[in-house]
Amino acid sequence: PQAVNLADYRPFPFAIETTRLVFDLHPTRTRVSAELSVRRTGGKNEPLVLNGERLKLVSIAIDGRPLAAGEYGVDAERLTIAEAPDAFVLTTEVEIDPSSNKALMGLYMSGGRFCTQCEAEGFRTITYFPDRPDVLSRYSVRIEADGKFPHLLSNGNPVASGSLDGGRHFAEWSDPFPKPSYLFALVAGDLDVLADKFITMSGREVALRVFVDPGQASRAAYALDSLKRAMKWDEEAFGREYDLDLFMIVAVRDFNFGAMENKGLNIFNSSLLLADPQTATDLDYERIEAVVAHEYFHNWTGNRITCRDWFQLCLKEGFTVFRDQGLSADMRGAAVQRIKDVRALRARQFAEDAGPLAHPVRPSSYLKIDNFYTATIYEKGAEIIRMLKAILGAPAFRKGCDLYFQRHDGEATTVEAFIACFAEASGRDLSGFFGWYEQAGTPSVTIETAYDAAAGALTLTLTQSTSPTPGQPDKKPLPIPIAIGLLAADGRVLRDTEIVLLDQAQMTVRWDSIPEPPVLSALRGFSAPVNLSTDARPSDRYVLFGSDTDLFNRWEAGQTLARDLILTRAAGAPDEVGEERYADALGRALVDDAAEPAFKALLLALPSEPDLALMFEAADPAALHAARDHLRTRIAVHLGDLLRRLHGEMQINGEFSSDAAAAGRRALRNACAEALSADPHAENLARLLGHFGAARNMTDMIGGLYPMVAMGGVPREKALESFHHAWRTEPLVLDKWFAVQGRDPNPDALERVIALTQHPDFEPTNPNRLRALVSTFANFNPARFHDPSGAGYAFLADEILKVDAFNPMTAARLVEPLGGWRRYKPELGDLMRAQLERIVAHPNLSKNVLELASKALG
Ligand code: HT7
Ligand code: ZN
Repeated sequence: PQAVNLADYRPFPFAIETTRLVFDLHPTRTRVSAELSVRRTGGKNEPLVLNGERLKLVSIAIDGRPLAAGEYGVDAERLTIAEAPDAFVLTTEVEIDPSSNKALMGLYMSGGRFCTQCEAEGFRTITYFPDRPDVLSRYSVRIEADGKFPHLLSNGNPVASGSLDGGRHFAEWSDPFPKPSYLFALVAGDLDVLADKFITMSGREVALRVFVDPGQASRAAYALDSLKRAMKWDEEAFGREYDLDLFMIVAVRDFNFGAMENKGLNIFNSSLLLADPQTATDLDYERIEAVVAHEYFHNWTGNRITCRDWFQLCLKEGFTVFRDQGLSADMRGAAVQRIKDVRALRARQFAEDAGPLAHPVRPSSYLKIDNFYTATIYEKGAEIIRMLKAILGAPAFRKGCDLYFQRHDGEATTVEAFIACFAEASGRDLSGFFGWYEQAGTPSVTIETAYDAAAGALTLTLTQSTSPTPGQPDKKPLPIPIAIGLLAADGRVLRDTEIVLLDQAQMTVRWDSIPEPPVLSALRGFSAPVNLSTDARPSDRYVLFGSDTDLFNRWEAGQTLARDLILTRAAGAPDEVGEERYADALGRALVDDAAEPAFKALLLALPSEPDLALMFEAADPAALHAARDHLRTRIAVHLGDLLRRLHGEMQINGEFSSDAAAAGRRALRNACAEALSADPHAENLARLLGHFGAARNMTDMIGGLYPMVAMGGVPREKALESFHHAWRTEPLVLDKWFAVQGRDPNPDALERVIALTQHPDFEPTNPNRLRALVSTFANFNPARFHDPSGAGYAFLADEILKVDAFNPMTAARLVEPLGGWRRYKPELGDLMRAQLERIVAHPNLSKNVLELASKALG
């Protein structure tokens, strides 16, 4: 297959000024007619080449005149008119079959409703069109369907609707904003609607509508409230106002991703929209708030200003993640949110950057763009914007944003144009900063300290380096903002936070007037996406763990202490005294009245096994699992009384509230339950049974279910059976039932997971269900996935091949856990590689899986 290269970008040689689409909907035979007003903008001899895949062409005409066979050409991927006039109307009619579309790209059926997913290249399976983000057109849409599909929705404003013969009806929509084809959307079906309104900062009224499966409207209330909060936040934080009179969201059960920002008609995976206390956890609420905001924020960062080509994907995704993280920080507390964001960044993006799938935030080549919706583009893309703000300061950063919105509104643009706005607004040279977009890999930063007591001076020597990544053997230094403060040995503040910009391979900084030996608190708030090592001693880390005013670094110190204890034990040199000291310090942190429960819950969670595996050259997941479990048990025994007391105190007896404070109490209570399960004596077992049995909301229930599953034996069987019995008709809750079994740490977990793929409730064509079981197992159950027999890897490869036959995008997303094969001990790494080889050798593999599996082989 042919790669697409950034260097080959050429503007499309025609403008499509207006696009009129008529859909005659039918589950197996939908007719789409498209009327495009085309004007030549490029060279005289340029042919008109339109993308189109899996389309049955019924008719084609220019200015009403049907084309003869020799006047156009069609192959499996495009329609070509070699000699096109300079200005004309092209009309095509095609037939498509939505019901057979299990790839869930383009027009497909979910739960008996029609819906679309066009980003990145799905529109070409609906009609012939230049399906690329730099061709912006004004759309008008007519939808005709049977009365069984009462709601007929598309982008923009509704302009007409009415009845037709034979029980059919129609609706017409017009979108005044020119948009690329990837933002087109259509939904048709029987839906309930929750309605509200929002008054914008200039006083305009916007109608808000959330469409869900019949009977589910009450579960959309939190999403609707989140939407209003997001609209207000964007006005206040970025001066961005909504532009249409109507904003719609639709929830669908079958969706490849989280959600999609189609203009005026966002489409959501129902798992990220529907919530009530009985069926959704606090994590679901948190995600709904963030994703509703994310998709809404795309209206400016993505829709009003879009990408010139798909290499610029981070332009909209990185910036929009940065914006949704800002909202979450304001709604839920900056430190707790930052810790969660960094945990996710390290788990997914650092792992990606350290393996064969490493790529720059702005890649320069791809086979299938669907494979580049990665943690690097999204999360590292957001970190880059965060660093930009740290380097420029908030006022200059905001000036740069304002300039970008004003200068590029209505355009499809590039990362260069974006950065130029900040350089201009701040008067700074940002040419070196661009390296963050072009260079893959996580930089390693070291800081060495030398304190001169006589002079009262501290000298910091900072160095940076980045290991080679595929295709990039040599790395250059990047500008890295490092937020640093100093503490005294008793925890007093010696020096407030200052940003040191490390923009060379090595530099030194001297700070005077430091009256006593300081403890360094570096990379506060995780000011840059780097791996930091310092010459800190464990005693320094205990100072930070107990007293750092920067809560991120307080948490980080605890994690580093725990990580080092686990790694030394896994390496066969346990530090019993250190483990005791750590448990003591953790106990002190847990009784600190000034700290919030949500923060304490994070302190209590030990570094995850996948994160620990990243620290190894030749990781042994079984040894890591055992060493981590040992520290868990140590904590559970040492702090048993305190954990039981906190578990009791954090119980909320009144009415359920989804706010951050109540969620924090539930998180701490669940963390205590999880911790106590490592010491399963009769008293703890009774407490855990009580926790699960008395749970009145899904957060408590899942918090109780996992420890029961981890216990194995009768408690596991009983808990799973009663949970399934209670929730067998609720798809979103059943996903949790599968996911909790994916994480089962017992030795028979793999066998059980394989058996679960035959369970009548396992639906492989539904990405949520598939991910709940298969992806949870492969990503979050390392001790069982890395079974020494290789059976875990063979299971994953089997699933990838099965799914690839009908949904390549979702299949490709399952390849990643095998990609880390070089990081594991050779006995395991070889077995992982063998499965990748088996996948690559499979006939009829999709481009999606082929690209990732062959890159993973390196
Ligand atoms: N911009 C959206 C990306 C997306 C997507 C990409 C490929 C295939 C299916 C998809 N569904 C949504 C989501 C977002 O980042 O907001
Ligand atoms: Zn996005």
